[in-house]
Amino acid sequence: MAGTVARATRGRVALLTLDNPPVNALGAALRDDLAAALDAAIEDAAVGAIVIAAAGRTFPAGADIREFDAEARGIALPDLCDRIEAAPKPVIAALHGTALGGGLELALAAHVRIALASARLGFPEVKLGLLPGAGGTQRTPRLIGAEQALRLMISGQRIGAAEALAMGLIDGVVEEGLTEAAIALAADLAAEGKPPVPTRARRTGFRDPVLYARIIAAAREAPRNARLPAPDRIVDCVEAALLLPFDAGLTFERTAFADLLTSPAAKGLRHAFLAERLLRHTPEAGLAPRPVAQVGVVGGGPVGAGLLAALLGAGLRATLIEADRDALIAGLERIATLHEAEVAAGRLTPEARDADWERLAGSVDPARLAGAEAILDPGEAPQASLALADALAASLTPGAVLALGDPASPLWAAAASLGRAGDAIGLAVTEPSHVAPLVDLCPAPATAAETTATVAALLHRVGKTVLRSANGTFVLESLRAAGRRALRRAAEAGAAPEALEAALRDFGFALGARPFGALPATAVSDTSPSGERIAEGCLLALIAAGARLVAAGVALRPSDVDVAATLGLGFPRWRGGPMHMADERGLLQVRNALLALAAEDADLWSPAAIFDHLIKYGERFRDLDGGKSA
Ligand code: HSC
Repeated sequence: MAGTVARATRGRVALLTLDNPPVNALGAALRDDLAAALDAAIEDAAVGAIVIAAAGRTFPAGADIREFDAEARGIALPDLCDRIEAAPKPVIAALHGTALGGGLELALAAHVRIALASARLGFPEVKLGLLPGAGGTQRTPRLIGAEQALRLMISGQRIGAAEALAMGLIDGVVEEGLTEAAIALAADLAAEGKPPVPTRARRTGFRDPVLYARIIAAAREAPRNARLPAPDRIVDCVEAALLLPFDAGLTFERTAFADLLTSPAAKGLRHAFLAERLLRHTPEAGLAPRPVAQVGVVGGGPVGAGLLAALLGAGLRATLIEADRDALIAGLERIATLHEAEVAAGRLTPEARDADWERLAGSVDPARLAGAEAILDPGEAPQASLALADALAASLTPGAVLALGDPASPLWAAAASLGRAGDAIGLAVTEPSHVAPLVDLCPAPATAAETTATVAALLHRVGKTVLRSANGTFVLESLRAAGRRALRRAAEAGAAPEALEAALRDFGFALGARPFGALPATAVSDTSPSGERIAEGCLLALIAAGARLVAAGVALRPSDVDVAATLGLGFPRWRGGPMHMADERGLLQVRNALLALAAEDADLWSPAAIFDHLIKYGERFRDLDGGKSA
């Protein structure tokens, strides 16, 4: 074992196994170790062919994203790929898990690729504001042509091994025994003794240059968000693959990658990616959650019904509790409507819908919740909450947890009087709750850590991103309130609702979900603030609120505020989030801008003392993220 790469010999085959958990990201150490292992295998006269495989859950899922903001170290990934391709002995890549980005590029530089049937392949770089920068834009079209290459790189979507095989991206698929299959193939190639064909010499994808050029022209015309430069650069690079000699194409790609890497959009998207990963680092992260198979939901309003649809979709059994028969029927109808829409959109099969429905029960008797390991009450049905509070002793069985959307719910007191305050936790769900990604969890002072871990695990299971607020305040709701108030100030200064909406849209907000609620009415005025001023006021309000939440320990870290904004308020992901934007602008400048506005509304815009502290020590908000954010 040379650090992160284990070497073994099987007959005339050298097996190089990458081992850099959790996702075998291609960091400097792994790249250097692989280069050294490759050189040794090439020099070893007893080796006739080389297999590159990966230990753990996946073939490399890409370059190490955290390195993009650090000084370059070790052999560069494009150079490592070139070295693999130039090997005089056949190199076989054995793919499993998620072979993504730089991981897939590494595989494309090998001479043969086989994959486990369950493997997923893709180029997610575009979601980070980047393009495949280790030869991917040049090698991929040589194998599969412009159309498929552009589809993969511009959509960023993953494909399965069978599809990759059908389009010629890989050469074989096995149901099981991947490493053995790769070794057997390598042994055959070693016995044949033929020199390998490098991907750079392949021309399959260039068979019809006229069609290729037409596809490029059409891709250039396709409508896109002008603020995201990566797709256009991807089109340029795929065009260059046909027009330029291979090495010149690589240089072209490298320049485009370097340009994008430092673009504000890529920095914002990178920050957003890492911020979402950091969210799981909570005080209760290591605790084992209690098992939950049966869930109760109080109230079948839009939020409750959506939650039920999501819970059923994750295979859980669920019971809807309502105050009366009519409300119960209305709630069940809501779930049915959501299901039908999913079936119509092809996201749910009729069979899966029927299976979901089998696991659903409904009742007006809260005692029917006995046996549920978790009860969720978003707070939409006060009468039903009241009835449950009266019957809580029978309904909240030992070990069950209670997640409450309404801070004033009678269930808090009922739980406490049963000596069960440790089992209750605050919950704020974003709408539409069956698909909206974010849920905000806020433990009360008495909430047991195990309760937080249990509800978080349940929500993860239904595919939610869980934001962990603290100290009795919800991060998301506080931000929403700040944004709403900033819009009200703009309306008072004469901005019409259309102007408010246009300002938010121009800034990049996704407005479908009305991030700040209904727009305020406009005061009579001869003047109106400009769109830029409206957006700036709103951004600064979010920054000021975020800083206060961080200072008060409500947000565990500044990057949590950014996730709340991007996933919960439709704040443009490519801007990273308000705290990231504050860092990028410089905190002194932001503080001064806040001070200037604070005269108008001190509660909204005055900068918390944390600004002065960070400025004094030359730090930024990201320095409080725990060293892992970009
Ligand atoms: C890329 O590859 C660029 C290349 O084209 C060119 C480079 C050329 C450079 C040239 C220079 C001259 N890096 O998501 P999870 C961590 S761009 C670092 O919770 P899951 C993650 O932070 C990259 N870390 O797991 C977390 O760490 P923690 C293209 C990465 O099972 C842990 O792994 N690739 C990382 O839900 C678990 O992550 C991508 O964009 C990375 N690349 O999903 C793929 N990927 O535990 C990004 C993950 O300490 N990754 N981590 O918090 C994913 O989509 C998902 O993580 C997976 C796993 C689907 C891989």
